[in-house]
Amino acid sequence: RPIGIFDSGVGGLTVLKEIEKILPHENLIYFGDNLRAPYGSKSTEEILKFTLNISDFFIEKNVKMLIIACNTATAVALEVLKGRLNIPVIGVIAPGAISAINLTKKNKIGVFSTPVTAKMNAYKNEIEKINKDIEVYQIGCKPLCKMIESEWEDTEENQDIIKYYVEKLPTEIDVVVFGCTHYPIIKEYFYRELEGKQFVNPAKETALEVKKLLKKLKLLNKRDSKGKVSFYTSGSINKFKQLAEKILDRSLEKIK
Ligand code: DGN
Repeated sequence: RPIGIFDSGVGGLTVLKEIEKILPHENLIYFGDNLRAPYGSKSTEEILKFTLNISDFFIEKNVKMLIIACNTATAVALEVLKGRLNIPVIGVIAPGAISAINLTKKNKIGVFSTPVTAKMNAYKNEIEKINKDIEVYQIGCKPLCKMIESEWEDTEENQDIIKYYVEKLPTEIDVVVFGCTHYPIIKEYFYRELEGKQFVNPAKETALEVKKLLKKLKLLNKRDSKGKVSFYTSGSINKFKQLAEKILDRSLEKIK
């Protein structure tokens, strides 16, 4: 049985990429809800409705595990989906939060995310559950997801947008979390403004978590042939293909 992975668009491909690296024998189904992206400034009711919709699609595909490769949808819908589905459901926030906690020496963490994730205090709550002494600065970055979906370009204006959000962070933070799965796609632009900081890409920790759980539940695919990866989008197939090939750095055959 395959593993289901979804995002509002192409951001979750950063998670798929990490999963492919450490679980090459698994069959994966990716769904990008590009038609309805970005989720980051929609109401929580709408986001919940979209995610329930997407989970129905994956249940029909008989997935053995569902990965919410979107921080916004994780913040809004993880608990609901966990209660509703009888397969394991994994979000990206807890794995990213734990990694950030382990890395910070100054107990000051910065998180860039969509406005919804920031407003819901998703990372702050998760981090405080484990360590109340850590200060978490959450910066909601409204335009970024849409700009990445419509192909980010290396221009001075775009770098200034990153600068604008980076300047909202206190300089004392030592760890920065990409709290939106789209942001690792443009990580270099953040690196330029935040030299010397440690970065957390929750996709990596999420992939490790997936592997650990599959092992524990004895759900690992034992075959030694390469797993099959299928892609679905609710939006334009051509646009998805173009962006996805760039992000995954390979050509993709059929996208449905
Ligand atoms: N990639 C999503 C996230 O991690 O929050 C959100 C993108 C969006 O829809 N704005």
